[in-house]
Amino acid sequence: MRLWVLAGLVAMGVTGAQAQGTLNVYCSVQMEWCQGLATQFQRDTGIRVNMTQRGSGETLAAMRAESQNPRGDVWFGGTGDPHLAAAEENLTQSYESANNAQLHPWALTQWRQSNQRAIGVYAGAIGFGFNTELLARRNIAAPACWADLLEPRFRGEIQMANPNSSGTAYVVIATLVQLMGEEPAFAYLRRLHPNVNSYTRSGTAPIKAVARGETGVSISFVHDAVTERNAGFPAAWATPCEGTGYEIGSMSIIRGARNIAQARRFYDWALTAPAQRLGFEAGGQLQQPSNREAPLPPNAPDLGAIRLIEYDFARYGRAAERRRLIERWDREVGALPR
Ligand code: S7P
Repeated sequence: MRLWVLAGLVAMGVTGAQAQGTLNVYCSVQMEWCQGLATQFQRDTGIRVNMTQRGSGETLAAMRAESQNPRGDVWFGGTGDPHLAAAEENLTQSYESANNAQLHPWALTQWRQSNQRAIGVYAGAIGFGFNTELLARRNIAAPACWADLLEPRFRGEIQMANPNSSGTAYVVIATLVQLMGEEPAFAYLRRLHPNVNSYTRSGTAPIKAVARGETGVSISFVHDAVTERNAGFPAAWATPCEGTGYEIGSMSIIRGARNIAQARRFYDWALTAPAQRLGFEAGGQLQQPSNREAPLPPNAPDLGAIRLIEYDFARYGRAAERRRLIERWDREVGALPR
């Protein structure tokens, strides 16, 4: 009898879990965080999660390719501009969570600007990552300003990502355009080119290369430099003296999601303070969470102390503007000889 009850309970449990269904998440934060989200959500709800991790630009490209037959249900994380482009291109759908009331105003600005299709889940600033040991060995002073990166001491010493695949790189370009004006920004990027040894596919690859001593300097989100430092690497960070841009890392429900009830449940859950703490607890990530009750992780860059520009998300998140700037970068910078 006991055995039967146990077997019966196990069977009920399995059936119960199966009845909760499945969710397909496209995830654009670091793998450890994506995995932490999947494990905890599955534990909390019984919903099985299939997770696909890709950068922001790559996820947007995949969603465009799949628009007639969407395979994903929710897109979690990644820079905010491609989420806005996805909203404008009708690749995502509107949703209002009861948990919106728990969020910082900047997270809701993203939601309103996207016609309720993308919501802020975290924020982070662009800056410089550098390897303190490597720079000291080569007797190179760390960069403090955008202007410093053009100096001969950084020849072949800098990495940044390629904006075709990386949302991070697009934020860098849009930041420079807003800081300097478009013509001077592209002149700057052309002058920066000889100092760049590689334009990587992923936005986080340059800071990982810095941490491992493969390059001296990266243009990265500064929270990613702290992650590397916490992992024991000689990485440090600075934000540019002229000012810098930032991301509103976002979340969207994909239009045509086959598992819409599960997608909404994940969305509501991901906005709660315990779920937002997973970025640090499961993934060692140090962005500013959008839930007001989720604490800023220890040693995380304090956005209030950084000279941030008034990033124009409405303009630079527009699909046509994004495409135009990336194509211009391809023609005028990416195509330059080495
Ligand atoms: O998770 C760290 C982080 O820097 O990576 C995200 C970004 O999407 C990286 O992807 P890309 O390859 O598209 O640049 C950021 O949103 C996030 O803060």
